[in-house]
Amino acid sequence: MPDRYDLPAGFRWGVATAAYQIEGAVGEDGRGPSVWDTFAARPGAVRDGHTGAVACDHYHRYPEDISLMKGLGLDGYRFSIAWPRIQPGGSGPLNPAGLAFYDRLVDALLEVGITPLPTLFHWDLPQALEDDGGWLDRDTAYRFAEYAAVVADRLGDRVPAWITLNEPFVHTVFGYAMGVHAPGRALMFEALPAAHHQLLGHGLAASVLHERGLEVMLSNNLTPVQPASSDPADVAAAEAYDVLHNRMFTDPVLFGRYPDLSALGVPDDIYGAVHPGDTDLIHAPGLDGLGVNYYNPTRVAAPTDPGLPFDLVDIPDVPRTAFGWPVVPDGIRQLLVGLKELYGAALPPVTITENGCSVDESADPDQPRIDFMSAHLDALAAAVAEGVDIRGYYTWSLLDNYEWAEGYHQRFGLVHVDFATQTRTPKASYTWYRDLIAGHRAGRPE
Ligand code: IFM
Repeated sequence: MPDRYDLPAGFRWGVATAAYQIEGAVGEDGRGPSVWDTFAARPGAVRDGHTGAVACDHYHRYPEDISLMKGLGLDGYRFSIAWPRIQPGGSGPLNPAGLAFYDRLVDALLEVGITPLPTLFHWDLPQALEDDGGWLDRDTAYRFAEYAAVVADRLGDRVPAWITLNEPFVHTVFGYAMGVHAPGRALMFEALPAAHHQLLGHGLAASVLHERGLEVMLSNNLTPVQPASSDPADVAAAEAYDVLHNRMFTDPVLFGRYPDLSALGVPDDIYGAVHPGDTDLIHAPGLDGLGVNYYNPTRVAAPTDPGLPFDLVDIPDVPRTAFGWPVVPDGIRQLLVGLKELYGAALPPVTITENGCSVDESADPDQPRIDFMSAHLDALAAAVAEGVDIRGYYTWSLLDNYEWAEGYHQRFGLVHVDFATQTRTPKASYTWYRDLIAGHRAGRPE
């Protein structure tokens, strides 16, 4: 059986973070409000009323965080750029201090030999755009492309590859369909125009980036879907869920068309959001790499609630993370092999842009995270052995950080953060990852 040391030579090792989850400094240097500032302030929206106002104070402490990355021996660092720092009002005037922050960050990374891999949108939409309809409004896609141009013009001389969006599925479903994330809209399937407008924004931004000679990726949170039984009703429900979670966000980009949405009861034009020519705008720029964020598979049964085309059910008899998520390392292999089978030549090289788990603070010596990462990397090596072109692995996350509606309760970091003092303490998984990276580069550990 192949293992993690069999991952190809030149495989890129990294860590991933996102602006609102680590930066803090939400009111500093001209940053405008984002939908997450608004949502987190809403009573009851986030566990214990936590907000990202301070988070890991990375805005001030980024030199220390880059030293931690250097200690890991990373090839790359995936972070996100806060649109409200660049355009506090979501469009129009630029904020020089915001651009200057990312300039400093990029330069400091390059100084220690780490390639920056920025994501342009990781859920912190400027509140001013939300006030005009957010991603439900087609215009937001065009504003996104303008913002992409500004940032690429400033950083593109030093940053070769860019991720447009992070997990448009999660942003659409949690933020616009269920209301458990910002902006807190609960529109159920009528949220799906927000998905289309994000994908349109991706396509328009991808053109802008390509015109500047830059590489483009898109990071989707993908899940292998298993029917709860071989009963045709469970199988049909699993297919419907696969369309919603996976194919709706990948088919338009790789195939240039949406999958059949009829099992979801959604019209082909997604309630009038899809205009003639839109799928070309999404597909034609092409994708240089697909970012895959993998956490767990999803088990699906026939609906018990007639208003939904599926039921999500527990996966029995598997370990769980501190968050309660099922741990199924082979799911990453199944997912990647499935992508290769479905998309064939249309599938660009894959980078794992997130994978990791939350572990209780009391776990000593952070063994569940080491077990999680090592099993997933072995499964990744198995996918490579089955012919999937996988170029890198960015673990989620460098630091314990703000886990959205869970506030500071879920700890995903290789580095422990004491949120009262901002003291960073590397965990056992940090040392393990550092040694793995060095061992892989050397061929195999001694
Ligand atoms: O923290 C999130 C991240 O922002 C997006 N992907 C999943 C992570 C863990 O929930």
